[in-house]
Amino acid sequence: MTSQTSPMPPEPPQTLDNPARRTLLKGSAGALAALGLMQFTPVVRAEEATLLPDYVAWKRQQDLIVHGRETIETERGAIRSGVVTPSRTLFVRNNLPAPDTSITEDPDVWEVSIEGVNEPRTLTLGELKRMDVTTVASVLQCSGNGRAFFPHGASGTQWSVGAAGCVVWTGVPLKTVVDALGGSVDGARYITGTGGEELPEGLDPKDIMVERSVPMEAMESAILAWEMNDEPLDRAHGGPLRLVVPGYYGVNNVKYVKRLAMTKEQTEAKIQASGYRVRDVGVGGSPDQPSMWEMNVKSWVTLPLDSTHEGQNLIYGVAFGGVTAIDKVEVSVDGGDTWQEAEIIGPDLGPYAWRPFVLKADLSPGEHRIVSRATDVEGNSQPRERTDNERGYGHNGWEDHGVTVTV
Ligand SMILES: Nc1nc2c(c(=O)[nH]1)N[C@H]1C(S)=C(S)[C@@H](COP(=O)(O)O)O[C@H]1N2
Ligand SMILES: [Mo]
Repeated sequence: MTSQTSPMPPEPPQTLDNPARRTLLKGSAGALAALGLMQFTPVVRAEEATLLPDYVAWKRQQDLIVHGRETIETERGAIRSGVVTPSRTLFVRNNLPAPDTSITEDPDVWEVSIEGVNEPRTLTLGELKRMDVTTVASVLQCSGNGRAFFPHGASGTQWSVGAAGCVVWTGVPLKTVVDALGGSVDGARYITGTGGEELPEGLDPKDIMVERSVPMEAMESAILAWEMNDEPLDRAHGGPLRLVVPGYYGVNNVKYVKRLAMTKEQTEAKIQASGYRVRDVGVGGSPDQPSMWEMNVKSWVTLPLDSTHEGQNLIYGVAFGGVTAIDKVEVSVDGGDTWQEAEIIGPDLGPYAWRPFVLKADLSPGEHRIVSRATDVEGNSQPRERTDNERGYGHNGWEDHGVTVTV
């Protein structure tokens, strides 16, 4: 721990990296200068000027980076010490255009076909809501989060750290549904979920449909969710009904789920067979390569971002371990030469949720490379380096995920 050498600001300086507030900062320059909060360089990127598309117009523009209509990233600084990511701040990623508003107009009539069970049948969301209810907090993270840090220029959205959030889901345990229908058929090894988007004509459905298989062991934690953060699930995030597989990468959390099958084999849909497969740079995807299922241990700093004041700072971040709870987080303000253990803060929402952390650190004038390194309860730690792979998946190297802060 370090001692306090300068007065604390009344608030964490999270407004500094918030583009929409920069105008406001100018207006109160005098007051902020007095707090030592004025040494920042405004960086205006092209994306920041892009407006949110209509289907997510309800989200908070200043918290989001619009890469494209179907790829919207959360600003690193929007998370701060957040335990649960507000829906209006959460990233969005669609492989196909999001369905129109009619999909959530009468949610309870939505139908999902349950197959690969001994008594297969179609259930409405209204029926699911009467079977049982549970909640689970889990990190929703795109497989390509951190892709922007790969030097080989991996194709796909250039996500930094913001294709992730921690969400509270409400729904029925999948196991309850499967048990009510006589249990899964003998030999079933996978849970296969199919997205309910309408597919464009003239293309092979296998090439475009969102259908994913996850190992049967996910049955213990998977839920069919109709609420996100205590509100009916919006269509942007898979409403009226979504398969949630806690601790698994985003793609496995199938939105608008219309079919759930307990299957002997993985789906042959392209998104499973060759997509979301980890392989060396330059190699094509194939079913024998590892699939993006369970998430690896990861963390990143959320504050400060690019500049801060001299003296005591609160360094914030978030850490999670996929299906495994977080044990500790270390932070370095000298690029990884020396480390200090951060304090994990906030309520523990279970193993799949992320844990905000904070470290009090004395920062002297100059440049500081601030990095964080999480370790889960099984002893897995973030590596220093990324593991290069063709599509830039699963990056959890601590070195690339740090921030360079000027005091
Ligand atoms: N039906 C369907 N489910 C889907 C997708 C999709 O395009 N269609 N995208 C997947 C991917 S790649 C990710 S990262 C997450 C994103 O979830 P979000 O948009 O709610 O943030 O949804 C997953 N589930
Ligand atoms: Mo994703």
